[in-house]
Amino acid sequence: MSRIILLMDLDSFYASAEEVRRPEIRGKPVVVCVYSGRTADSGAVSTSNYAARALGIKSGMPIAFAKKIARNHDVVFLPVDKDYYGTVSERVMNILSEEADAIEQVSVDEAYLDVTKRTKGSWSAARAIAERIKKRVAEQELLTCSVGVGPNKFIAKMAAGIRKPDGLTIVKEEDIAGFLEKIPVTKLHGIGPKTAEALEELGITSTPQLAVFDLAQLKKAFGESRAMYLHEVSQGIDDSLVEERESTQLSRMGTLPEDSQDAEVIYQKILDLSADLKERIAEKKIRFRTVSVIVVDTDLRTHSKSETIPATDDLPTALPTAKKLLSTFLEENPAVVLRRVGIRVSNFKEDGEQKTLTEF
Ligand code: TTP
Ligand code: MG
Repeated sequence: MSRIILLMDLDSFYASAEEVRRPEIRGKPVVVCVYSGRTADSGAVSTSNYAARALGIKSGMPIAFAKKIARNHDVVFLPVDKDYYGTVSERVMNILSEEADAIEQVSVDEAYLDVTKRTKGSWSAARAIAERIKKRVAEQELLTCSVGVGPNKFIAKMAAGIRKPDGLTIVKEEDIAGFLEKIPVTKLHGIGPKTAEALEELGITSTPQLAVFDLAQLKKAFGESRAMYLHEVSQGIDDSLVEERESTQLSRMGTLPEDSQDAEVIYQKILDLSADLKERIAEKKIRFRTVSVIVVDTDLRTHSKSETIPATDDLPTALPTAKKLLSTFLEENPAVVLRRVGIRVSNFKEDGEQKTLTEF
């Protein structure tokens, strides 16, 4: 039976996540920025939503340049908030793990799913899974995503990229050649500008050209393994497996009702966050050995304190340790005022039955 692999990628993730929690900016061009802090506008665009992309504002662009483009438009600029995106991402990945035999998360907004077993190799069953994933992500998180479905990871990835946002593209084994034919080598996953340039020097610009190019000559130019990659993916061949990656920590962060140095107020926030974290620990059947308190001060500096305790799956038993870590931090840093606070568990201990966290 041939495999069926899905790739899900959230659309303009950071910017869309901001639109979800700020209804007042929905529909406007939104740009999420990493401010370097040197001057008011130094730094780069992390991502922009599709309305901002239509104006020409893209990932990696200097903020000052993006602001120039935005001058005559109502564009919203926001700083990155990775903790928030991480929490949203974790919930989306949770949906995906329920829909897959195996899941490999490759970035904050992207994962491969092997659905071969549960679909028994049926492409229509795979389509139904892809549609259900899109529906669940839309209903639960108000986010759209693009999904590619193919007989391997490479084709699934290419298929997901071909129609965005809110795409669903299926490329079956027999459609591979026709699908790749139209894609220039510069757009193939894993081929960067340097490789593209080297290929062009060999006279290769289209994927079919690469597919039939002399392998020995390719090896001379790129070395054994890189040449094999190029040779294989240009024919749509990719035997790599969807490999579960174990998460190594779970955490919850939140903003305090107001900036504070008051241990009671801050600890209350940790308690609130713990309720949610406790549920996740139970769902994932985790035993952890390290508990940490993370704080972000009013200058947006992050600090943390950790302690290792006897392995437990019961977060409440670790809360006195968290409380002590917080008090110690506040005593050691009397001048620091806190804006955000979080609790993290890590150093997971495997028990016999539960090998990885994504294995349910
Ligand atoms: P991507 O999935 O590459 O981009 P995206 O989700 O914003 O847009 P698309 O609809 O094309 O998928 O990356 C996911 C997130 O990673 C993105 O929302 C922000 C972050 N990121 C950066 O911080 N810097 C970058 O250069 C890129 C490409 C992404
Ligand atoms: Mg994305």
